Amino acid sequence: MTNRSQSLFERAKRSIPGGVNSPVRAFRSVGGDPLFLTRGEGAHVWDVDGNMYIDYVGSWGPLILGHSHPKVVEAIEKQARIATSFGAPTELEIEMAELVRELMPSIEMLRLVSSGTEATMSAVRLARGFTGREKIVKFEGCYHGHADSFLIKAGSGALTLGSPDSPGVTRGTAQDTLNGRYNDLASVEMLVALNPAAIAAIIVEPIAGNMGVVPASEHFLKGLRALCDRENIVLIFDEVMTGFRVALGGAQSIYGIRPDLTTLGKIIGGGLPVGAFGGRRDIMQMLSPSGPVYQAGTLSGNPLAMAAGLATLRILQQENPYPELERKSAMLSSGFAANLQAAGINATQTRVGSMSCLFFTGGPVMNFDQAFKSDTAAYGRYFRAMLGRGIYLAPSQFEAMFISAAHSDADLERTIEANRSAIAEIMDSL
Ligand code: KE4
Repeated sequence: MTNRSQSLFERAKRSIPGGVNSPVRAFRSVGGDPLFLTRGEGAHVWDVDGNMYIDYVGSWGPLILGHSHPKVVEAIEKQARIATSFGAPTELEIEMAELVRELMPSIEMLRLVSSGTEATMSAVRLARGFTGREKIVKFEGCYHGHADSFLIKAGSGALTLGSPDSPGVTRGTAQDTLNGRYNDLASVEMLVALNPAAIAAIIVEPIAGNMGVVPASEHFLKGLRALCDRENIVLIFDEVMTGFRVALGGAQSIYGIRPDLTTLGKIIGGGLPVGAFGGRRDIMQMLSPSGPVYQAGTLSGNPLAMAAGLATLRILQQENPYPELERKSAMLSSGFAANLQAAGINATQTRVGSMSCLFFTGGPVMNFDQAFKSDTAAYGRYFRAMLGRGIYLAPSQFEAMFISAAHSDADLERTIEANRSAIAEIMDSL
């Protein structure tokens, strides 16, 4: 029974476009109306009708410790009583910058902002200012937030100039964004050959989490690193999702690759609005006020968000939940694999640490074209069947499933059983 969610959704749509403040929340790609949530505790959330769910969205990644971790709540409460915001430097921002530098040594200097989009948008502007070049390369299926430069789909053949993916993005902007194919180094070499000395940056999710979860091959990332060294292109790792998620040092620590710039978000805010970008000192020094590249933000480094983010990162550093996250994530994936095999379902699972995806396609899934072959209608039926069994998954085939340190083995066993019976329920339509 979700009557109250339905009435709130009708009311929301009168004041908020689509009734939501971010499109994916609207359940458009899975069918049905969104649930309005009211409480989160550990691995569980409750909707306004009192239904409880095991949560695998986790605010899209930030809540690696689960909802309302006592130490994070305490840090926020304590800071709120002192001050919420000054718009002036605070020691908390230095502590955050120093801790991120300690955990991600490729980051020699850091600038804090208030969202992942601000981080990636600013990192691209900085790379353009540093190199004096105008074009950037991104990859089909990767998402870097909603700044104009990123809302560009590949032109035909993916090697021609981009075209706007959204009204409001100008052709002038689109022409400076080139799209490569993920995990296809040759596609990038071609773009570089077609645009000599014109590319400022290559921005990539080292483990893609926005076309579903698609890990980059080591060959691809090492190839990008070598190509950027050869062509004096700034290599930007967008670790907004993977930073402190897949490892304390992020994806760059797993691959052993040093990007020139890294963008961060989600986990470093512990559930409050934060983004950050950082990297080589010679590049970062170009940022205003130490350099000419302008970038600013009213709430950048906000004390409340710093308190929540520092509490989260310190718990990750001191308690090291990663081995347990790996054990739990492996348990869930193998439980799903057994169910899929028993049912003879044509599906592919991908996973890196505690971020994973169940694609309704035979696979392999190494790039967007292959991910896009997924049966999204089947995913919608699966999503709704799992929701009906108290399991709250990402309302889109092209997102990630997140396990937190708060998920218990009992939660996982319940999820595996729900997966088994949900697949049985939708079997005939697969
Ligand atoms: P935000 O501006 O939403 O904080 O971050 C943008 C962003 C940048 N880079 C990566 C790799 C990201 O995953 C994101 C945001 N991720 C989506 C979920 N896939 C946010 C959810 C939403 O848009 O509501």
